Amino acid sequence: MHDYTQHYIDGAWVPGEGAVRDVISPSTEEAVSQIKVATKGEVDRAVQAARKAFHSFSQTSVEDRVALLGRIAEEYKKRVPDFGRAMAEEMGAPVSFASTAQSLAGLAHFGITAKTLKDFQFSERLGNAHVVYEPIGVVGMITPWNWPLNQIALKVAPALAAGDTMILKPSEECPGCAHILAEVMHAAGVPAGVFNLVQGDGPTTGEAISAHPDIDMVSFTGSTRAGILIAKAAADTVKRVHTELGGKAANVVLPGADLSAVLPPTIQGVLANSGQSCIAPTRVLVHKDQMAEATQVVKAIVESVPVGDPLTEGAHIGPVVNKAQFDKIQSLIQSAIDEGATLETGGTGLPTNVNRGYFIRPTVFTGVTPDMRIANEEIFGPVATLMTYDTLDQAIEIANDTPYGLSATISGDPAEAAKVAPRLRAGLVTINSWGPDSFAPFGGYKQSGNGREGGVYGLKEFMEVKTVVGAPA
Ligand code: TXE
Repeated sequence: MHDYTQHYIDGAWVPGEGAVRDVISPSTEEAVSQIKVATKGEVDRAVQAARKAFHSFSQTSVEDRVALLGRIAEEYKKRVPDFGRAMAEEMGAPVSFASTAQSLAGLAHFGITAKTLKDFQFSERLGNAHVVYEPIGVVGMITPWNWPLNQIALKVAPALAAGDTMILKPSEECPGCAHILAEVMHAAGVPAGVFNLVQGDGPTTGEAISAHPDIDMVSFTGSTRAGILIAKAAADTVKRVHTELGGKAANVVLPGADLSAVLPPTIQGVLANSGQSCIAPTRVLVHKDQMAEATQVVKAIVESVPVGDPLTEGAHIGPVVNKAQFDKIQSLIQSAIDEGATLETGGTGLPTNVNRGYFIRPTVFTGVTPDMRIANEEIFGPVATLMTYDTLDQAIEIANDTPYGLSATISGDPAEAAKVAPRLRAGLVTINSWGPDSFAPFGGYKQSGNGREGGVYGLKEFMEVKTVVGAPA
């Protein structure tokens, strides 16, 4: 049992005062670690430490901050096996995937941000004005469990680069990575108060951060439900609210596409991390003439993915994070059956090789129509839903017919796909692949959030812009 009951405030570990909360392993259904839910008072202490540290940290040179990001990356690399184990135990990502894709995605943000900072133009001349980028101040960060380290790094790296100070509250489902990251920060010599970690839940700790009058910005990744609550709690203090929320990505398979070539890399996005990615392209839109072939290809890909113990090395997928997610996915699968979709493989219940835990059978549905529940709600499990279209215009209409707009995928000839990309209402369009590019902006249209993370856009998100009129050129 790992003890994460301490918070990291003002450069030191302090025992938590709040309620104890167990973290349950999704593969064994047993407690693997413990946190204490930070109280409003503890959040307040972290904010005071961050505010105090801001005075000097905001004045540090670019060179110093580039060097700091480099030291963090070095310390981070040493802890990759620990990060991998924490993720495998707490949220069920298989250890091989957790210590490569998951951990290395987080690491990359420190390197990319250091490079971006080195090249960044902190001032520009517009008209007669001098425009200057400055750190925004104290940033509250609230993060989820599905890419638990990557989503933290996407916020911490640019905030440090900008000269901000911060309070991180990671997901109560997956606190281990954040605890280890705080140790990394300490070992790298991040000055006291610049990075603070409070463990806790949404309604207590998250709410205290969102509403805090001395926090200048809250940056959130998680559900649209929680994003709305955070924005409301933050409204009275008019702080900047950055949100990266849910998605319901379509995979527009272009008419005549070579299915066995283009589907494997995009269907991977439905299966990887047990489908727990906000950009998972689960709504697979296929021309009616190719539906029979697409069904065979997708079924073969999905059936080839084994499900198994996250603590065992290998290319299998693990469970989903918790019972609530398991129940939600079971209910969505059942709803598709009840509403008349055709179950091609998978279905409800546990895979045959496991007898406990929150494992989902990799599932494929055909005959899914846009009105079905499964076509509208974020699944967050390894479930592909195939839908037919007659014309490309119709496919684009179906792809856009969602309140979300985080990402969309196009499978087919890249030149043809590039012509379709501008017609998709989403912040990220991937062609014959499913992941973002860490140098480029990442964020949603519509109810998938606002603002952007990654590279120079992510850096600017954590800055204020000042216009000085009348200064000499
Ligand atoms: O996430 P929550 P949940 C989607 C996905 C999933 C669903 C539910 O569809 O099935 O959300 O996941 C904090 N004030 N995504 O309920 O609640 C919480 O403590 C302040 C998409 O587990 O959004 C945690 O740190 N904070 C997604 C964080 O929000 C609050 C990633 C995420 O938890 C809060 C995860 C409140 N009132 C789920 N309530 C993505 N965009 O990648 C909760 N939190």
